[in-house]
Amino acid sequence: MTVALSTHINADGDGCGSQCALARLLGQMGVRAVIVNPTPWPEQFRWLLGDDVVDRSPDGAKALQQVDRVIVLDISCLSRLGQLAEAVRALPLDALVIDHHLASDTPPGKTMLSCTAASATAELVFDFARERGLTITTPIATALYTGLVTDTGGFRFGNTSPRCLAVAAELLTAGVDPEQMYARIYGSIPLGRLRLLRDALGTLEIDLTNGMAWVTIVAGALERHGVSSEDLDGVVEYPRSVAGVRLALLFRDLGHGRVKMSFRSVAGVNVNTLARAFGGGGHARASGALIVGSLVEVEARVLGEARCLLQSGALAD
Ligand SMILES: [Mn+2]
Repeated sequence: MTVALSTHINADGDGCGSQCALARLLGQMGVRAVIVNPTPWPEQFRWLLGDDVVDRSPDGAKALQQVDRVIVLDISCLSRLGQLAEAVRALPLDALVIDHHLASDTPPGKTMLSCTAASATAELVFDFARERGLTITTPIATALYTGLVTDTGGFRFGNTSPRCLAVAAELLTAGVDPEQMYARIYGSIPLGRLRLLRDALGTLEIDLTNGMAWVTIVAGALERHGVSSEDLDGVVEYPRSVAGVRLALLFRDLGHGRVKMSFRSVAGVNVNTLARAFGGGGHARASGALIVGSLVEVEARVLGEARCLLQSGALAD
């Protein structure tokens, strides 16, 4: 039996960590698992892979036709599978979904192992290991810890639950070295990433009346600095960190009439509602959307809608 594991476009630490951990756990059960993602494996998490984890993402949808089952991780909406969405939707056997995002109208599969109380999908993969009586080896613990630490912003965000820290404690017992993890995840960034951040902060705008702050990534910025979209991770935390800001936005001009949005908020403001108004979604404090239009148009529309929703109390939670 061969299973394909897939996660969202531009896989993050939780997607990659959950995949590597689950691939190794399935191996203990005699199930061969291969990774098939819609976008290339991020360089930042290259070290998570090993000889025992096969990445068949370059084969795209074709690789999905050669497996018995597909498991989709860290996704609640089919469209997050990008170029693999159609292949997954057309599978003869429904995909199994393991996820912690808020439900969407178009899930990637009907069989959902979904828990929005989980800090990360990695926490649910940990539960799977425990329920099956599987061994949390050091490589598995390292992969799961990567998911927990990145999805909680280093155990600082609101999803840092007692349960999340209890799982993290077990992972340390299983051999995770937190200092080495910090060095790998946050202490090994390419210089281009810092230059990109410098440019982004140069665009900072603030509307303190409404408690909003936003930054813009202009078209071609990633290419100019020789970095990829994973290097945008955390940029939107800077506008969110300003005193008095309740809603932070990141506009990324993709350069062909589309703008990718990231929304972040503080306690009391639900940005999932805002993202859904533009066809996106995510979590209450972190969500996103892909919007058609020029940067100027999208900025005007989104900022207008955000002000309107904030003032009417529609984003309260
Ligand atoms: Mn996640």
